[in-house]
Amino acid sequence: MGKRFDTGEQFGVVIVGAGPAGLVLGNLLLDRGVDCVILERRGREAVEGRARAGFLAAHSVRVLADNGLDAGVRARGREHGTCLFRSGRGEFTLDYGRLGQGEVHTVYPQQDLVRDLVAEYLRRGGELRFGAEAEEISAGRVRVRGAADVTGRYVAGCDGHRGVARRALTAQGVATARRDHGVSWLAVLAAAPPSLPAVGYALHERGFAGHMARTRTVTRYYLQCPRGTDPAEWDEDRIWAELATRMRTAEFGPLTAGRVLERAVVDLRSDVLQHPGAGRLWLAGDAAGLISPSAAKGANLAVLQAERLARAFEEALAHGDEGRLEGYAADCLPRVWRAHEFSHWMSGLLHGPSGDDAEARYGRALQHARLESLRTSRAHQDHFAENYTGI
Ligand code: RFL
Repeated sequence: MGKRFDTGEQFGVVIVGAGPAGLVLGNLLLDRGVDCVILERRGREAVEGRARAGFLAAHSVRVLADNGLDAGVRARGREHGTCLFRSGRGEFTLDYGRLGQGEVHTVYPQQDLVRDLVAEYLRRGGELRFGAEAEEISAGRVRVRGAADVTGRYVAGCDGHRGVARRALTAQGVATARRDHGVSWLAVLAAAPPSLPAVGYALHERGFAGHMARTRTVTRYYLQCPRGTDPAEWDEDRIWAELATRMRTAEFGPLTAGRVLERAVVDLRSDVLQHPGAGRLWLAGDAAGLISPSAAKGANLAVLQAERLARAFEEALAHGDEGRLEGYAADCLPRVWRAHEFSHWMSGLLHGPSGDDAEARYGRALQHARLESLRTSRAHQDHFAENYTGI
């Protein structure tokens, strides 16, 4: 296939990383006739087997649908419009799909989405090199470990939070804004059907516990744990016993237990690059910023940014007009910050301080006041729904 835009380089865009950001970007670029290549450090099986996110916002589903990438989501995704909160003062359900803008989530495991996006990208004739690790990026040139350099008019850094793209940009002096939320979660993936009809958030003196459906047979659970926890300290019995305590099963009914497939500790941290690109290098997804998983926004921001970046690259390559690329930060950052603000608020809602000193008592009382406001105020519920589902 001839190139639609001849840039004098090997590719119009070299994409580093085959996660949701890189794969959405690659598919959209192919659709717009931009020649690109995706370089992915790991093998196909590892990329397609990595379980992480599961909640797609309505905006993400629209981007997928508008670009012919939603066959799997439509066939196997399930709409989810309620969440419930439990605490020592009882339980309530928020029917957020009927609040705010009336939008819902679609539950679809990230690894299934990645598998769909890889298949579609290859079907569209895209080039994807697995086992190709970028070691350094400079001036449109990507040095690949053990292979020849790859060059592009532009490089899209979609290589996640610890990737080389981010390093290249910060080395150019781009600043970051950062917050450590000071808490960690044991993230558990269990071969167990969901126990609740909704997302469940449990506030407990022993720490937060969460329940999130993934498929009919797999559920994700979260347990707040001390920083530095070794996941090996948590065997299956301990996990299910602690979940039962914090989710107050004695009061609200049992959880359906099952084999633990994966357990990992995630430190809740957020940061945002103040400018997600410059010159020939532009970033999307976790590479451009990390958002704590408390409000399930990470993969959704990745999709949003990939879509914006695809349009900007097309315009730059088709017309030599970099206006949209220059405007990419201004276009994305306000929404990114809205998501961070909500995630931060969620984190404050879910995590109360432990201990029995005056500060801890104050913190826990605030936590309950927040929950009470959400339980009783329709205005607050609408605001919650808009931010919870929106991006
Ligand atoms: P990814 O998915 O990390 O993909 C980056 C890819 O780049 C590759 N790579 C390289 N390739 C070549 N050369 C190099 N030097 C490379 N370095 C890295 C990696 O191998 C990888 O394949 O980033 P991307 O595309 O930006 O996507 C971001 C999302 O994965 C992430 O934000 C979400 O998973 C966050 N997240 C959630 N987001 C949601 O929207 N909804 C959720 O329900 C949700 N749940 C979660 C989550 C993240 C979690 N963890 C593990 C932090 C639940 C958890 C437990």
